[in-house]
Amino acid sequence: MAARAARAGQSVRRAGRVAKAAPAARTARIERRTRETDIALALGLDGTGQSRILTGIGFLDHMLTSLATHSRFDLDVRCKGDLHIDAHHSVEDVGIVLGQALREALGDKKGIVRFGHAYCPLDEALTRAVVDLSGRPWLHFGVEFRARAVGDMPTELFEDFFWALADHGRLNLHLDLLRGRNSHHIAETLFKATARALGAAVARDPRASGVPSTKGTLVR
Ligand SMILES: [Mn+2]
Repeated sequence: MAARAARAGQSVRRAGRVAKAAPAARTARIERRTRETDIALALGLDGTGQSRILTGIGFLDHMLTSLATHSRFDLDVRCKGDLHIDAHHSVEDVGIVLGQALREALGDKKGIVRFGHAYCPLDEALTRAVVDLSGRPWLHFGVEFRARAVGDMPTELFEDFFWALADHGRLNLHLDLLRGRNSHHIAETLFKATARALGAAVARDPRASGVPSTKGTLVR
């Protein structure tokens, strides 16, 4: 009974005292298989930034590890994709499944902050990320790379990844590179700034109880 109430985030009466139970951890686990990719992903929004990432694309692993670290999300990703063709299906599909998991873990979005933004530098590179967990997918990608690829990742696929994330996570994401030269640095600031902005947006607002929207819903 108490366990059920605790899971539901309700007050639990113990020894005559009313204690506020910790709200249920927000998690999602998704498996998605197509003829192009086979993906298993687990996401915990109330985590510590632990991750285990194996996408078959080393540079994407590096970026998703960074995303988990700086959002404090726990993230497990395993992707077996058709890399003999190229990296496109794997990158886009990992973005799709991460977005789906984010949407599922957020549920009805009651009591969250909803908005988040962050600036992240790495040496000469500086990126700004602005997030609204609005339920309305949008990506602004004000980023250009000088190099065609970083490691085993073509740089044009970063925009595809973030579009997939925004589309399936139903979030509004504005990414702007304010300055930068080195493509590895630029990519890393994109993921770190997005991580910090997302971490801020999914945070629970102790003053808010309902859905942070005058419309009354952020789910569609
Ligand atoms: Mn790096």
